[in-house]
Amino acid sequence: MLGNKHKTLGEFIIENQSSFQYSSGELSRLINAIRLAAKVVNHEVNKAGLIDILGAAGDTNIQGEDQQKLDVLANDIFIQTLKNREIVCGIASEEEDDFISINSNDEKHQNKYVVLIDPLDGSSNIDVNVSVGTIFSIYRRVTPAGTPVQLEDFLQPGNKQVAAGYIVYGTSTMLVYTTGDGVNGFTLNPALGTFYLSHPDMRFPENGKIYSVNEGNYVHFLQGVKDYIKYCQEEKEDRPYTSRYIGSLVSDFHRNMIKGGIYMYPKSSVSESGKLRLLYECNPMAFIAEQANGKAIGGRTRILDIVPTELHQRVPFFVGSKNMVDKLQEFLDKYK
Ligand code: P6P
Repeated sequence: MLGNKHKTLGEFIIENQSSFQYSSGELSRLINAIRLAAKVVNHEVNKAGLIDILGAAGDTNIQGEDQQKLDVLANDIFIQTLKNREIVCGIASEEEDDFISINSNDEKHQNKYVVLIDPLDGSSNIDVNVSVGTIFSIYRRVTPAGTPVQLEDFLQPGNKQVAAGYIVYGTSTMLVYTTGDGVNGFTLNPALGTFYLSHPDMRFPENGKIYSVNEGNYVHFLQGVKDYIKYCQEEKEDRPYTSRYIGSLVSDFHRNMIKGGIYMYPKSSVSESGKLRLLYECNPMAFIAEQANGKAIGGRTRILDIVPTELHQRVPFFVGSKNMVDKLQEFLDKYK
């Protein structure tokens, strides 16, 4: 039972305030705002089955995907919470075609952070009661404070992130995040509405025996990826590995970080750049992975070194236990 013998997220933030580089408390307030939004979304996700909020909202987002009502609600909750706290100067979201500028024409608002979010990742799982998640990525703006944010504030490489994290709305609700000094996981005690430090210093095991990929796309994969999947399946040494694919990045990533494993969303002949978005899915998860002794590549490149060109650009994504990602890289390099 998570209760007063565990440290709360609020206490953790205060204790680690001094370790946030350049932070004057704004980053702490930003993490606190995300904590509040996470609790509100958690409440809505958990009751989704009870009220008429399931099913598509009738609109489609820039990805051309049916927007689930809960997607729209989660998006509104995070945007409103971040706006109300007057901490950020801009927000980009999977559910918004363009970025949102906040208080940027007001001299007194010298807010220095921009936030990029996937408010409800894995939303196609909502109607079948499978866990979903929120992913967030935080940067310092690069354009002058007090002026309207520009696209370049959002198109920063992942190695410039100051913080990143996810919320997984699963059998329990957890907030997992990093500010560049390791990864810590907090579990919500719904009775108290408080997040408690349940997983300090989370780290990917260097090796793992779980591979996560949608094998329904196998015929479309590059030969190097096909060869690696066959490597995972052959009866040799510590193999065959176990195949586990929930269809929700946050859940697959979270399980693999705890148990050891690799998640793959390769490009294919049907999705030339892969499916996952660089800015608000791959970059934050890659930052967390590297902070947890894991590795994240887009093929031949480190995810965090990719210089973005578009807000919603997609990249191939391979993330997880270091030695598993390195082995995959060997197979990919055979077909350079
Ligand atoms: P597929 C959910 O839509 C998502 O972005 C990730 O959370 C998940 O891993 C992936 O797409 C599932 O995609 O094509 O396998 O259904």
